[in-house]
Amino acid sequence: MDITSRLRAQHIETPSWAYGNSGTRFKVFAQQGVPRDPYEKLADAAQVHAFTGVAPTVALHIPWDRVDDYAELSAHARGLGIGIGAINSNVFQDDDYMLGSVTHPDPRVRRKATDHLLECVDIMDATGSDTLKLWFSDGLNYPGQDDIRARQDRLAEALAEVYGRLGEGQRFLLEYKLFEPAFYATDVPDWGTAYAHCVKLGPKAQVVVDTGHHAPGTNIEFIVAFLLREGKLGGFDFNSRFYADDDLMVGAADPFQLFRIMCEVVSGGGLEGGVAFMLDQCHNIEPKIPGQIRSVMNVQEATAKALLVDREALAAAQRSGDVLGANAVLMDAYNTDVRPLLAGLRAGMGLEADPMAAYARSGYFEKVAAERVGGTQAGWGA
Ligand code: LRH
Ligand code: MN
Ligand code: MN
Repeated sequence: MDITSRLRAQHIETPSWAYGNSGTRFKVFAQQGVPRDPYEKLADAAQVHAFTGVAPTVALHIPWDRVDDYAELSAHARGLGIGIGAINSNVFQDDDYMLGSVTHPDPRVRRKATDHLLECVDIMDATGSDTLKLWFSDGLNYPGQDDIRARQDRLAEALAEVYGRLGEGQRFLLEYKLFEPAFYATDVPDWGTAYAHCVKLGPKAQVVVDTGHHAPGTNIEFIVAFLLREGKLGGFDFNSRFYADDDLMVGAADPFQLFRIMCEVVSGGGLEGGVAFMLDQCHNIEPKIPGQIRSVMNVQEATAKALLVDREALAAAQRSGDVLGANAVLMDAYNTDVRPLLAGLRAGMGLEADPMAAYARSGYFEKVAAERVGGTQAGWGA
């Protein structure tokens, strides 16, 4: 396949929670025209797809996106020209989960948390989603607070139960995060922990890499290369971070890191290999829909540059130990302006060259700002 077809085939999923108001623990700034319910979030996600042509699905977060009839919500999405993607579970926003969810010392709380995860699989059945995304805020704030090892046992038990409930063609992605909200020890703090649990469970369990969930300086592309090699890279939660889990626009902080990650995806066969390219970006000051459009474009640009790497020249330089030559091959691709290539790609899809400008001209924002009053918070702090 040529570069254009490969870029056209890449699907980038946006998160429903990016469209509502969100913020920091200090303040959620309300914006005009934000969605009041999951149906309106889908309508906004459909705008991102309409102008980029590569964002045909939107991830749900339960219970932030709770509705009575998920099959009907899915049909509604199809009517808007998009589909429902990953189902994200939420076992972190209930008073019962103060000391953990699936790793909680009390079996009653563990049962409640696992039941929610099972309910998310029911929702997948109704929406036709093939991916369940699991993130656990479980962890400890103080040494001695609970038994670290026993919590791993409880986690394994819950994961095994959910794994057993997955149907044909369904999988779950286990997300890790170094810290926050737990500040001493998180139960799934890193890719190694997630990977070990997934390996034990089998092929329907894979790891998801949220690019904001590592210690500063972590070589994320190494993790990507390793997981892909093992068939355990299920997908990404893309966002940018300057300090911790900042959830800023993708590629804003470090476009070079995004390029390096996409280089490993391309060379490891991940572009065509079932890796979910999801965004997990939501912040408090940028307008929501353009923020998502920009992130989608940044993923596309990094992917285009990764596809431009002259693989033969790179392999030859590597074989001959030409350190500078090999590095130059990568930098040549990174320093190429791919915007004309992507404008051409969009023209071929019947889209305008500049999705940001096209959206701004569309009048959609003015329309929803007038129609929607009292939009909702995305869920954080809700
Ligand atoms: C946790 C996380 C996880 C949640 C999302 C809202 O920090 O990255 O993916 O589901 O944020
Ligand atoms: Mn995430
Ligand atoms: Mn996060």
